[in-house]
Amino acid sequence: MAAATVVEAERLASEASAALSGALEQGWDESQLRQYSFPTKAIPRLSHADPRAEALINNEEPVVLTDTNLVYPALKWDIGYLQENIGNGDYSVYASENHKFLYYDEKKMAHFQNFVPTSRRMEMKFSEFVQKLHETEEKKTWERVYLQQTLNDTVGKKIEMDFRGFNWNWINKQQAKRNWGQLTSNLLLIGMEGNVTPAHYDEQQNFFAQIKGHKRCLLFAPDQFECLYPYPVHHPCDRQSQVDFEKPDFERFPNFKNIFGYEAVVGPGDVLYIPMYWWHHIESLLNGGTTITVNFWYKGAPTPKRIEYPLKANQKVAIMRNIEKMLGEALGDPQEVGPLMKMMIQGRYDQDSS
Ligand SMILES: O=C(O)CCC(=O)C(=O)O
Repeated sequence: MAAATVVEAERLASEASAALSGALEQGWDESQLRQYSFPTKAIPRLSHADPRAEALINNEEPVVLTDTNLVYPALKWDIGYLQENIGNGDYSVYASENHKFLYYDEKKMAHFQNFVPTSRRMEMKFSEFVQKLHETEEKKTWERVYLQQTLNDTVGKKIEMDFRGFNWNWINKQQAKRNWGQLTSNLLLIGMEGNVTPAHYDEQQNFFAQIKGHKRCLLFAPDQFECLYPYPVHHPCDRQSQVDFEKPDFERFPNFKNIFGYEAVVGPGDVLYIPMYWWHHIESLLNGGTTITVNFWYKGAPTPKRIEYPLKANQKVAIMRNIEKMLGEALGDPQEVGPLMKMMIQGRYDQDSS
């Protein structure tokens, strides 16, 4: 976090820790959280009207807003209501043999032919998803499903009315005052209890609105890049961490020992601000039932005309991504990027040559 807000953030975090210990009142308990090896601090939970919340968002630091009413009309959504009203569109549903849903970009698979995704995407109608969900729940195997679909104009009238009733007034002001670009999409996520979206970062600003059930969100600042070992830019799992949080391979990923995170459990009505380039790992609580979320992804603000130095960690990540992309294009084969970069540094930048 930026120095200016560190002291304030420490105080807010200790308030939020108190809130975490009041978890039972919020409808969940610690036994529903998976266990990991690294320390975390609580993300502050604040009213949207609290100036400290505005300061955190201005500074691109996470905060849980408890009273935005952002998706108020959707708080009545459940599987039955959605099945009746969502319409006849197609939905992307992922199935995984374990509880992890590591995202992969299918367009990037051509260059990595040995890559085998750990989940598979299926296209289906909503009613087919509901059937699959119930079958999967009943089978009690390790297989799980996760619906992840951008909301579009195939939704029925009632869902459209609910969507129009979102608090656009509040969110449009958030977008305008930070000079963010357009709203690119609203992803609808319907998950089974225990589902995990492993750590990754997005190149967009995100207001993550929880509708049903509880999700635990572990966030890591962009300066934790070296601890999280993302896949190469051209790999289908670009922007995803290679580290398995449940059994980290410290030989391959030694810096993971130094990782430090922030966390919050969000429930219905909460909105988590996930700043662009912040890593996030998200889990539907164990034994917590189905979860429903809608996110709001925005393009970031344009790059300022005058860059201030030293560069921030997120700006360095953007530079690294550009270099990797350019090398891939120049070489004509992304598989050659790694060996070339190794050749570039070996014996030159990997030891003191002064
Ligand atoms: O809720 C999830 O499981 C993942 C959501 C996510 O990664 C996002 O909104 O960027």
